[in-house]
Amino acid sequence: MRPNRVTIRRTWTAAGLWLLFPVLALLLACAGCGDDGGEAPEPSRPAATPIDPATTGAIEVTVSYGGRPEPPREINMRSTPGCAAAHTGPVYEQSLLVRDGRLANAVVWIKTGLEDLVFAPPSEPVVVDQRGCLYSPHVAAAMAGQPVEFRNSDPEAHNVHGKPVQAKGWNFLMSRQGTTRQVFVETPEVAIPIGCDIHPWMQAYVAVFRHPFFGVTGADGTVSLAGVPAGRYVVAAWHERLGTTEQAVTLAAKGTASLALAYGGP
Ligand SMILES: [Cu+2]
Repeated sequence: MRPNRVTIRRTWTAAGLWLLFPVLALLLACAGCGDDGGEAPEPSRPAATPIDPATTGAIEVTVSYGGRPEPPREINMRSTPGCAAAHTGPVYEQSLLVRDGRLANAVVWIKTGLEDLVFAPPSEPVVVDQRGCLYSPHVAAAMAGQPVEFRNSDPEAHNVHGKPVQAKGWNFLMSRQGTTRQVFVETPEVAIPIGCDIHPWMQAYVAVFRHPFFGVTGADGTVSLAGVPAGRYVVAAWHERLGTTEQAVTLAAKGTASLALAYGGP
């Protein structure tokens, strides 16, 4: 079993403690959340099961939405002029992005079929930027033990409040533009809500997996899972408002399997 924990590594030390005071109350309101944990060592990496590339194939997944389309909801940033000033036009939230029936921001992953294999997480971080008082991307995915790097590209202060169910939560302040901070989630979870208590419209999700076969759909609603060993799998999709859907698929060595996952519709 993996340890049920989250570690955080500071990669840029913010100066100017006086900047903390306007948001201190918000941080204190987070009873039971993890603190910054100090300088945590990067978790040790397990030895991966060797996979012969000659036996792998790809699973091409398309995620569609057949329900009623709804107009995008505009985000009101007028309460924070510094955030509003970062945008020249209206800003829309991303909780249900559909184009030509294809669903964006859906996490796709192999749910079952890989239990006998061990995978080592990459050391390259998955980056979640805070820019214009929005998270970019809105939905991210990482392997357990892979660094998830939060950046603050704004002159505004943000706090990064992660609320996993399977692991301990975290809540830290990023008060200065240009700061980065890494979080290591050791326990898989689909998907961990991330929020900023200073700007309540800021919402993101980070899905965490014990293997590398996952992706997040873009505007075209597709994810390609490459380098997958031949086998029988259940492939699942998760969406923040539509929940989870799944389907079985069989992948032959060097083969390509296509899978259509659908939400809603008549
Ligand atoms: Cu914020």
